[in-house]
Amino acid sequence: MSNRFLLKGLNTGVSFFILAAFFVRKRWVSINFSAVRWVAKFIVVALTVAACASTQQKPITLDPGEKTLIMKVESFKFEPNVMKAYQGNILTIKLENIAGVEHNITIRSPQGTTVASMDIPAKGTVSLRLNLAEAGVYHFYCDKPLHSTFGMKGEIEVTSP
Ligand SMILES: [Cu+2]
Repeated sequence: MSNRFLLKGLNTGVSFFILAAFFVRKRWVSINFSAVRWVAKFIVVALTVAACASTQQKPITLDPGEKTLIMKVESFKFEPNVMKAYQGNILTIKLENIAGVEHNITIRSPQGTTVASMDIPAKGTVSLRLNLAEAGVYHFYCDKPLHSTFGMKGEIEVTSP
């Protein structure tokens, strides 16, 4: 995964940028504006590339009723990440984090209410129960910094049976 090297570099770049901004604010160093502009451009391009790299997977369709869904979690994606379900479905989602870092899943209802938010420890597995009471699109994502930008997000489209 050459993508990971890009992301590591990007993370370092962003950290460096924040640190540099802090120093400038404290007036410990003066700004070289062309360098700042160059770094900013690089970050924008890299983020765009990362965002475009996150691909929507083939949708999974769930039958009505109670279902157990196994979801693989890695840096930086959920699999599956596109699901179609019926209103009234009760899902037990088992999240298996195969990555060596902690991730998170936060789920928002079609109305925008947070219906679940849970950290998934490195190499750990957690379960959560989700009642799909509303029709519409439930969005889910990882709330760790920039992870959703890198592709850790997905959706469950809920229709009435
Ligand atoms: Cu994450």
